Amino acid sequence: MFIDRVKVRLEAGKGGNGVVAWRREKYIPKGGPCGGNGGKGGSVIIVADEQIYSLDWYRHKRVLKADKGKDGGTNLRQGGKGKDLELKVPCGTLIKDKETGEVLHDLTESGQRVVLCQGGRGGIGNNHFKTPTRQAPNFATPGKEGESSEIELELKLIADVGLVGYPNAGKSTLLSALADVKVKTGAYPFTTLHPNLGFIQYQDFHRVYLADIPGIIEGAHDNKGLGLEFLRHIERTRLLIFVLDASGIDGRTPADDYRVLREELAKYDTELLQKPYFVVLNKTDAEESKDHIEDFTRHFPEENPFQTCAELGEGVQPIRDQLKSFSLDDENSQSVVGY
Ligand SMILES: Nc1nc2c(ncn2[C@@H]2O[C@H](COP(=O)(O)OP(=O)(O)OP(=O)(O)O)[C@@H](O)[C@H]2O)c(=O)[nH]1
Ligand SMILES: [Mg+2]
Repeated sequence: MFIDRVKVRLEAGKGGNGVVAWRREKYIPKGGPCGGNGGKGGSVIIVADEQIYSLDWYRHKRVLKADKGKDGGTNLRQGGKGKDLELKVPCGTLIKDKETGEVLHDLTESGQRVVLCQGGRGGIGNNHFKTPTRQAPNFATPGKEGESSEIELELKLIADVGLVGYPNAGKSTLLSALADVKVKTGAYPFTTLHPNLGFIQYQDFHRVYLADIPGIIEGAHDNKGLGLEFLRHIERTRLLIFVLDASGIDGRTPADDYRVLREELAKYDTELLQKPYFVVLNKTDAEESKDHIEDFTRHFPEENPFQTCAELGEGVQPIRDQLKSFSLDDENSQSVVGY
């Protein structure tokens, strides 16, 4: 299961109550008030954590509560503070108002934290109300309620590069070949049902993150196949790679696929097509590929695509090199072209 959208109610802890108490000791008559203050309720804090990739933990969770503060004690004892509730979310999580959909926070960096609901203040014990003219206040105040909010968490993965293509084109195979990850691949459409994230680690420790998303087909904007919902995971990428099946094994041509993919992306958000991109023609080992590649070049002479056999890891090094120079040279990202 890969959950990337959840609705939850968050409740901070109520403050502990202040108490009414009297000092009672031998030989000290009328010892006076000694009721302590209540402790503050725990707050709800949301923290972005790079070790987490999805919102799965929140599945079936409706209400998440921080601890209450403890009541004050006798002899001026202050009640203990309620424990804060720290909720971890993946980097790239948007916190939205559940009703209006307004984005309240966008957690992009690991370690970034937001106190979403403040714990309630503790009540005041009767000792506090002692004055020269009121030496025996017999009242205290209750702890305040903690804040609460109804939110929606929505994950938009943070990656440098997004892989888009028809189902079965070899996106996941290419991700496995480029980055050091093992993701599920299969000789049937829609093997990938949720985004996969991987990174290329270069020798100088520089990293480029890639997101592989489920396949897109014609009519995806009308919810055909898995729809276009997953495109939000490439909204934040700086570059797109169109992965096209050059073998035509599913009875289509890469030129047609490319046209359809661009149309579908535009229907989701035209800004996606403003991103720098390049094209990869995959499955070059298949016999039919040669003709399809020629056909593609005739239709799109300006594209200059990479050619790979992702299955065997052939032709992937030039892509790695290109991605590195792209990410190091973000200023000139518009100039990225195929190999
Ligand atoms: N012949 C050949 N087959 C390949 C190549 N790359 C991938 N495949 C095969 O194509 C099939 C689909 O590969 P995937 O990587 O699962 O394709 P995908 O684009 O991720 O597909 P979805 O997850 O369904 O969208 C698998 O059976 C792969 O083994 C290649 O370069 N040559
Ligand atoms: Mg896949």
